[in-house]
Amino acid sequence: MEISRIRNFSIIAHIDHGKSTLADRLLEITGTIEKRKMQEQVLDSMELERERGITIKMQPVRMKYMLKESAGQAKAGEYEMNLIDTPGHIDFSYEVSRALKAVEGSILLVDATQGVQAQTLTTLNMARDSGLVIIPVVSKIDSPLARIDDVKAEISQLLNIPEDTILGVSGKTGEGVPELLEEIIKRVPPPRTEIEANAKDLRALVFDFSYSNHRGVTVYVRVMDGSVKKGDTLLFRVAGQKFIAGELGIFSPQEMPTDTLSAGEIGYIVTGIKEPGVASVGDTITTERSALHPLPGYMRPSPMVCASIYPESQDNLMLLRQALGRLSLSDSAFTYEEESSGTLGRGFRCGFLGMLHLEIITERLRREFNLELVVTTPSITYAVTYRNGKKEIVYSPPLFPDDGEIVSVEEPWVRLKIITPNEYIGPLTQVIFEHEGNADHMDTFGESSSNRTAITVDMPLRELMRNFFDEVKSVSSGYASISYAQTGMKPADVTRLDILIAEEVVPAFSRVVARNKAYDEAEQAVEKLYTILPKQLFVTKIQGRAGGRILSSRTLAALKKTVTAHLSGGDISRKKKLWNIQKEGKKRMMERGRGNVNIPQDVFVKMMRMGE
Ligand SMILES: Nc1nc2c(ncn2[C@@H]2O[C@H](COP(=O)(O)OP(=O)(O)OP(=O)(O)O)[C@@H](O)[C@H]2O)c(=O)[nH]1
Ligand SMILES: [Mg+2]
Repeated sequence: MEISRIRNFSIIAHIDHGKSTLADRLLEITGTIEKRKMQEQVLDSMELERERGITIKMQPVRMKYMLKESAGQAKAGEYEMNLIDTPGHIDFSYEVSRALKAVEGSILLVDATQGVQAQTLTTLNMARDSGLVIIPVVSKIDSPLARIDDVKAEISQLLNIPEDTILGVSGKTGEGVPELLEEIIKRVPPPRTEIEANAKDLRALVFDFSYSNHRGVTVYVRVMDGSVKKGDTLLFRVAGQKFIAGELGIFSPQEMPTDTLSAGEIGYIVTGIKEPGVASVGDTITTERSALHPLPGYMRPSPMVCASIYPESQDNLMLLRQALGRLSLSDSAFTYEEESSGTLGRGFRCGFLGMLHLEIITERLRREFNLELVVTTPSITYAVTYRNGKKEIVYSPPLFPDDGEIVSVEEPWVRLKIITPNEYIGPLTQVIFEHEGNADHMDTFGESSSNRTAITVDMPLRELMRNFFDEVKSVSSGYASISYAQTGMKPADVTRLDILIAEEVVPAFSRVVARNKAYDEAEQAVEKLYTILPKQLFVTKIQGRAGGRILSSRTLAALKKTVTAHLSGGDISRKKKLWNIQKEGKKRMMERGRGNVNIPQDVFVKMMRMGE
């Protein structure tokens, strides 16, 4: 396609503001997907995306659209439109930032029933930083709860633009969607190229990839200059790895082979590379002996939380290593590194962009690779200075040193933006205070009629991860939204809390807590375990210990008389005999110091959710 007839754009918004549903209608009216094959949020193709109703991975798709009449610069005729749908949840914002480097324009969608939310601001800033044309659009205008005028006023104030440049659409009814397509063609410029389109001067940005067993790594690229065809010898410039272009093609949204991809287009190239760690997002693909300089890549996001993942049985270590390698080829935001721990054996320390990200990855490991896992309590990282002068970043709570070994500790802080209706400011301020946050300043937001405020808060990341999101949601009846970014390290007063079951530390349950909250945290953890841990064959003590002292303790009664459950009525002597055998067994177990405590998988999963 001639480059002046290509338009590349993404849809960005706060979570649930209707991006994927709008994409459905765009795909439908451009005839990209037949109506009878349509399903809701068709681009959310991963099983977990469909189950949870959220987008996790960005998804590119190509559409064709016929512009009937010339409008301004845009001539009538057929256009190739490459859309990238992005996730709205903050844990997946790395997906958004990568997608934005592959396009020239962005639809900023704002839900007419919700108004501007925290992630609206974050994604808007990302689009601005990438120099994109922004098309503001109010979504869900069909809803009886829509406040179209209020929300247009908010957007107009936010972007400093007249209200009549803001469009309105419904992804439910399709209203306003054809007009939106025409506005995209008019307002978004055709792709820029630095060099004349010339087959010898390929330069393509890798913005994503996928992996399959028989084809290896498939890279998702935006061709910036030149063109590529099957059989070309290519080079990953940063990795320095050569490969031959296998099949290449476009997203329809399934992969569909084409002969070439040329400047301005978005598509995929099969590389045949099977080992993980070679292809990386942000790398530039050029021809083998290209003199062109590589494109600026992506900043690697720094992990927000770390957790160690161990195979339940050490026999599966190899499988887990393979699975993590594969997953890192479809999710470039998580990191992993091998480690070993005395009690858990060998496993991997992994970094995630948030709790939902962690949950999704562990769930994918279980489902897609059929692995039974032990996941330690998620933790942020601490910079520890020891008495012996050593400095170390500690990722894993069980490895956090005893108080006596420490001179000082530093921890990461974050700056948050919370947008809330004014009536919740009081209770929110309380929650912020309880989480050691300092409200920096407040801006009233939107027209006086909507009465909302944006609060800027500095807070330790540790406190953000201590159930802050749920508490904010609950005191604001779900109306407040949060976004955040890491700012830097500050001194911390923290200590390691261990949980003991039957007198033995269970490393997966250890966590690092604020010293002045150690008691409360110990109480909570012990109480929670007490309610979810199944009774054992013997009396089991559950204790919380920090700084060498037991802070909390509960005793779980023994499981009773199960051995006779199948003997109904009758023969009491037979029952007595079984009870005696059971008693003997228990005694033996207690003599060994600790019985064989049975901690089922779901107890780990429930305990994993920090601070709940
Ligand atoms: N009434 C109405 N509801 C809508 C409309 N568009 C989306 N919804 C509903 O809003 C919810 C979220 O829609 P999605 O399209 O998944 O939102 P999203 O922005 O893609 O969400 P994430 O990708 O997870 O950030 C769903 O329950 C949709 O049915 C609309 O135009 N009108
Ligand atoms: Mg979506």
